[in-house]
Amino acid sequence: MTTTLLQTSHSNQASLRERIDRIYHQPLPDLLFEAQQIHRQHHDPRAVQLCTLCNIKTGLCPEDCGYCSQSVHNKTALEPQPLSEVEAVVTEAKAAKAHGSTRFCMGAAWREVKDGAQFDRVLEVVRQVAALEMEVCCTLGMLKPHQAQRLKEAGLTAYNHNLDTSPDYYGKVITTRTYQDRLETIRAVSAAGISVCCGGILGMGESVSDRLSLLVALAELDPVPESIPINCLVPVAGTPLQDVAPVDPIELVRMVATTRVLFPRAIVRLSAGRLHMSDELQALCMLAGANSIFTGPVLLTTPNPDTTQDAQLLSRLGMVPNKVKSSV
Ligand code: SAM
Ligand code: DTB
Ligand code: SF4
Repeated sequence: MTTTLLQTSHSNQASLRERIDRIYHQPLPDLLFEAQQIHRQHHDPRAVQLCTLCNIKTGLCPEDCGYCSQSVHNKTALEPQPLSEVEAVVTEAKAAKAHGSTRFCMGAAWREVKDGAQFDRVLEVVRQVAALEMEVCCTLGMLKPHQAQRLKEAGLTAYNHNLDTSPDYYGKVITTRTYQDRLETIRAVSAAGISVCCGGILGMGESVSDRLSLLVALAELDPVPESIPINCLVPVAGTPLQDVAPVDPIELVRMVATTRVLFPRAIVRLSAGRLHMSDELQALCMLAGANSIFTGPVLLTTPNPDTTQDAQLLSRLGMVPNKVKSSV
């Protein structure tokens, strides 16, 4: 019985992977047409959700993520900062709302959440941001089921926890935690009834095949993520990945379009790396199905296009910030 189940699961995985390969590698006009058709069935093709990031605890993270400015293992120029005060974060959330953001996402450079005064402070921030009627998202590292439950009770909409890359390539980028650790946190988030925001990073030296394996892993989550950030590596001086070659722009467009086809209802977020993308590339990504961006001059620690530049781009494209809360 066990063998049969295992065989079935392997053959399902093979056919899913074959399907993803077929979608990704078809001629670009066909891929874009397929992605557009699906996008238009489920989303307003002119609407883009604006989100704002806020780093609530900066640096000194014990994890060794090869891309990250905030790891203690990387000799970067970052100035560490302790956990922000509630009022300061809520003030930023109000400003973000005033600038048209409908989602506020707080990041902490923690390996995992620990119960205690600091987590209580985060819960209080979540309560107050949720009361602003914004979607509220956190990314705080690993979570246990009871912590996910407490975040849910405080009003958290979504939790961001990326799988980043394929299971095979993961160990080349991070050694202090496993893919399985990530999956367990994602399971705890879903079990608490919180929407899962889970995606990856392109441009860490991985192959196209690794990227498609990431899509397999995302498609195997149950439920599948409602929000999928696609980051392009922002190379940070002092990290092991500082000199990796940038992503081929057409490969990025293919990846966005394939994600849209596989996850028709998800919000696909064109996340880190936009500063180095041309307006034309960003436009192509939106045609391929990306329907959210992070706005404001910094992401968590790295620069991002400024708000005026983004507003001008959307206006030139005849696109509009999404004022309506997404269905999460
Ligand atoms: N510590 C938490 C964690 O790792 O889950 C949350 C913060 S972490 C900065 C959130 C995500 O940002 C990472 O999972 C990664 O995908 C992305 N990220 C971090 N540094 C990046 C970089 N230099 N370029 C692109 N994406 C990056
Ligand atoms: C995600 O996937 N991208 C955002 C959000 N989730 C938290 C973070 C991007 C961080 C880029 C590097 C930095 O600014 O430190
Ligand atoms: Fe820490 Fe998150 Fe950066 Fe990894 S990505 S070093 S876990 S802050």
